[in-house]
Amino acid sequence: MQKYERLEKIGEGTYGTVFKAKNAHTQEIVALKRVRLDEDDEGVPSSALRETCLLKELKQRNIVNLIEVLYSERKLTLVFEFCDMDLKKYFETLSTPIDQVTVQTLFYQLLRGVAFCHSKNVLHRDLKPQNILINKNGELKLADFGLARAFGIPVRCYSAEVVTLWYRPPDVLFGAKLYTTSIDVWSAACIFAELSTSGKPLFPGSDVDDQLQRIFKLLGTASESTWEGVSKLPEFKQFQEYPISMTWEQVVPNLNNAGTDLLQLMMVCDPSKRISAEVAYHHSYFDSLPNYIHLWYTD
Ligand code: Z3R
Repeated sequence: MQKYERLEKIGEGTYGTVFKAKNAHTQEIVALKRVRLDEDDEGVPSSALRETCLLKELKQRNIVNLIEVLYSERKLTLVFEFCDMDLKKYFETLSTPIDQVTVQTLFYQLLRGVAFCHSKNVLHRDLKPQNILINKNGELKLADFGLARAFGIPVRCYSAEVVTLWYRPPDVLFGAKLYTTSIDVWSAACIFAELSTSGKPLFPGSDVDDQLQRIFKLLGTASESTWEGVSKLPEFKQFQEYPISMTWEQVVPNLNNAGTDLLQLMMVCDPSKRISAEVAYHHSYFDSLPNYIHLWYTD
């Protein structure tokens, strides 16, 4: 008998379809992610198998638990704990704006999850609302941490959907190949802004040039004087100086001063000047966090 009974489809991820499923022995509800690798490759590369097995040890309350990795008929299935919905669907189903205490509690959990993975030297590299999951009780969990190293980030999803550029930092958009923890800090900052506006993406670029233009119109155009080494990046090109037409207060009107300050410390074009996720979750923006959240981290 099959160990998992497949129920409905719940998502189209970068690497394959995600299904809700039930463990036939324990009745436990899980999420199954069948990973599609290159069609012409002979089975699953051993490096991918090794990487995914390491991810089983990555346990923290803000990381979606990887229960087991199944490997059969040359295909890989990742079995995860089930969560009620992803942040993309949460934004789509909102009927009223998200209150700012919820923004604070969700973003705090996001930063705790990112900081934990970074402390274990695991990067995400593709953080976006679709791989941020939330439960009915307000818990947030990150999905797909470490999968980029295991499988790479394709240009298109297996379903031919284009991979979004909206959460990519300028260094990666200019072709930087050396990935560091700072990439996830930028993505987290974009998601912070989007949470504060109840789902209005901060930089919804249509291609690499448009993406960089949108960033530079808010932060100023990157140049050697503000970001040493930028001109040496593989796909660097000089963009014009755009007049700054929007203030932070106009971009994220619902964030208080501490929130706007935190956002600006994370959203810096030069990756070496971005604060870390660990420093970010200690920022004074979180001084007024509800007490029960702290209790989650006392073990
Ligand atoms: C692990 C990895 C990816 C996903 C998991 C668990 N759960 C997902 S995506 C999910 C998505 C929804 S509900 C659960 S949706 O209905 O909001 N798209």
